[in-house]
Amino acid sequence: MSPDYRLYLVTDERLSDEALCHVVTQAVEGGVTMVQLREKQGKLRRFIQRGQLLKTILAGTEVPLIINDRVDVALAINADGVHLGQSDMPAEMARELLGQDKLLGLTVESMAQLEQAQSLPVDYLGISTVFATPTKTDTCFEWGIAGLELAQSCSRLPLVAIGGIDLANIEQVKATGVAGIALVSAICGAAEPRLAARELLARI
Ligand code: TZP
Ligand code: MG
Repeated sequence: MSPDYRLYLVTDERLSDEALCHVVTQAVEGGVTMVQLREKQGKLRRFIQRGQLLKTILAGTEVPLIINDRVDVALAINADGVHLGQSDMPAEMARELLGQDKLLGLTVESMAQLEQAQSLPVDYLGISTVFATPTKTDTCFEWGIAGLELAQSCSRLPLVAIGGIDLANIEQVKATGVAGIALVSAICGAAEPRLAARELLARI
């Protein structure tokens, strides 16, 4: 069965362990279909521990746990997949280590990268960044809605759009035909992540 990318929560590393668990529990209740644990600054040990916390929360749900950047962390905790950036392990190596059954995603930040990625052994592509966002400021390109439409028309792989997406623009993003929409602040920064996820899902 193909994975359900529709509402893809990417976690905010600034959340304490307690807040992380609270947000993910609520977001899953609200209907998120995928969860990515994103830890950029912290220690490896902490990444693994937070991964284990989320594994426990997601056990018994249909929601896959994806690990950002690190194949070793995903293997160590037997997560459901890995999301790679352009400067992480090459996709072919990651696939070799993970096997065919794990999900593998790759971020693309330009049309050239999108085209190169079509022949890679990945399951989906993250399209970054759709709109400028304070959550990630080292981005080099904004796809915008027209760029997303173009990407969608050129890709054999399912696309997951990320960056600056919220309740106000999610319908416009979904209308481009992308398989999924990934969000950090619209869910992690919400007073009630359950309600936020439910409202976002209702619009797509
Ligand atoms: N990659 C591209 S933009 C982004 C990531 C991880 C952050 C998206 O955060 P937000 O708060 O949904 O704009
Ligand atoms: Mg990355």
